[in-house]
Amino acid sequence: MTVLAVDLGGTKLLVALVNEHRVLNRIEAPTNRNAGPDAWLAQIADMAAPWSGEYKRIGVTVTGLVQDGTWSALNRATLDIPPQYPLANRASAALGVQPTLRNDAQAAAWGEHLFGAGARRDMVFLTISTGVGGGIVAGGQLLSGRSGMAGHFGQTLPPDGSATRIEDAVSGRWMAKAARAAGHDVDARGVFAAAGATWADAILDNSAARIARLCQNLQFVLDPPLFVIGGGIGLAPGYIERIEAHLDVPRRPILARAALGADAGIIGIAALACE
Ligand code: BMX
Repeated sequence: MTVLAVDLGGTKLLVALVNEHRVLNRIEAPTNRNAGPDAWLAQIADMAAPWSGEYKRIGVTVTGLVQDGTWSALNRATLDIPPQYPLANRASAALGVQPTLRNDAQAAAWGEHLFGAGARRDMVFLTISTGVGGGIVAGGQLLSGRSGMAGHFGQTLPPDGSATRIEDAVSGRWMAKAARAAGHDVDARGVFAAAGATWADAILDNSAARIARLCQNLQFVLDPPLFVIGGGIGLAPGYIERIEAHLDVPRRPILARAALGADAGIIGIAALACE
């Protein structure tokens, strides 16, 4: 069944037609961070207008906490969403159909489980991008938890106490901030481009070491067969290798690159919309 699948993250907005693991058509735009949810939904409706009549269901996956049809930011620096925004009602009004809603990293975890590196195994998904998100597939089920929070690893305290939440000491936003502090006015892409320079390697290794420690902790808590790493930072050249270099526990976490790349979220939410 063809689904209109939407992935609204802190950096980009992706609208696509998806049928199982196949992305039939797609449109991408940078997230206009100051516009707000009503404007983002109107933009999605405009982007999807040419495909009217070509899909049966709608799935919308978003950065932030999705709970009982409402949408809130856990970290407003990742994307500033007003508390308890009525996403289900407003998305239905904007798109004409009641969409299936899910957090972006949880949806991506499901996509990678069904059609990607997870290969239908239990797994933990970690996306390192504007923030740090995650999803958990255990016993063949995608976990939500009591309030939709399951997998929000970016909100956990980094083991080295370097920030109040790990994503503020790991993500693309942090890399840009660390680069400026080192005298280089570049974004995360610029840090990766400077890999090999001492200042850039220090930023990349600090980020990767914190993710490695997070994976080690999660291995002792969940003991998953596999960690699937995604996100613009997670899939950037050399980043997974840097995580690997910092893993030193006897029963090391096994890491794999997200096979579906940036499409994991839309493929996952499309599958959830068909359930
Ligand atoms: C934050 C949180 C998560 C999200 C993760 C990755 C907000 C707005 N988002 O931890 O819900 O999954 O960032 O977000 O609090 P992304 O935009 O980098 O995909």
